[in-house]
Amino acid sequence: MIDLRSDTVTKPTQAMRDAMAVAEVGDDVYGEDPTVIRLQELAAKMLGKEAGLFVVSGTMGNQVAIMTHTQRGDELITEAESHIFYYEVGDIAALSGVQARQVPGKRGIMDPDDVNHAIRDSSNIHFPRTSLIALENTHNRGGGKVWPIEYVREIAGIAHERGIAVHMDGARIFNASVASGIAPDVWASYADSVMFCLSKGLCAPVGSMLVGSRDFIDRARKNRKRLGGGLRQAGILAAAGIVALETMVDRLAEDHANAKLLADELARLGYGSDPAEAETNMAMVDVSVSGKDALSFVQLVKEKGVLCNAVTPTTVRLVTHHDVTTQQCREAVQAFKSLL
Ligand code: TLP
Repeated sequence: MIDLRSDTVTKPTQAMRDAMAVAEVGDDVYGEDPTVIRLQELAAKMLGKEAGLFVVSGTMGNQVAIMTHTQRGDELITEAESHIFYYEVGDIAALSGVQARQVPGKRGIMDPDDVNHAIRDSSNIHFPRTSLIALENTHNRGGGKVWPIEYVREIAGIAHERGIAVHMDGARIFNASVASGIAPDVWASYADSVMFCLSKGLCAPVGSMLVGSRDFIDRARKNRKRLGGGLRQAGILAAAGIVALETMVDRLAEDHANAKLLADELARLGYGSDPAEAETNMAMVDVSVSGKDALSFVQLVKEKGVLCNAVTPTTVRLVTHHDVTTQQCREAVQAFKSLL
């Protein structure tokens, strides 16, 4: 099968398996796992922050960040189709007791003026306190869209002037960096905390990182424990994360080229796909031309050997990654062609 469902399906590389086998470990709840410590320091350094925290998933990283930045009854501003709102099982409300103020964006990008207008004046007795603004870079439901950095700068300026924190869901921050040429620490410099994933395009089997100031990470560590995320000999997992950060970032450009190829070829066939929008490792494809809705299309193309996900009634998402080759992308195009 050619698996284009997500970059989460990647398997750990041999170098990762080797590093995991010999990883030095200790009890990380006591802060004694040397490999976890090394990964956390590396992640913090690459993102230009004081400290880092290893968490089991992107969802846990985002939710620990939200719990750490907010108090119950607060309001969080987030884009209407953001992962933290759309795909995290209602955790903002369930775990932190915070409500989401959704600002509609264009492919996930919020207009700074809209964000500004959404901030509450908490001197009004009726209003909750806006304590956090979340940005997703790259934006998943936006088709891997990279934020315009000037928008990030502007929103961060507005937030910080009003004493509001900024969290970046940078699950795919390295895709944003490779596509834009803007270093991860520059993206991160506008945010108080950044979550990024080791287990997506970077191929580690498990894990994400949360980075921020020392004080923020100390408080986040306690919230991670509260959620049951205090791990013991996690160095086994962290070892793969170190290989991911040291060796798997630059190759993301190959995934981006493959996504562009898919978007290009499928547009040529008459599918609704814009190659200019395939900026990173995703292609969003409107399959209406096939006469099928997206869910039926996914079933039919599976019979042709291609896996992908329906993300709207008419659109499927194709995600490129380490474990699909350019040749396989060409084969996927042929499978799509056969369904016209
Ligand atoms: N995204 C997954 C699914 O949950 C939809 C995917 O296949 O793309 N932030 C962003 C922007 C994400 O795309 C994801 C995962 C997460 C957070 C959560 O990461 P995990 O799956 O590790 O909890």
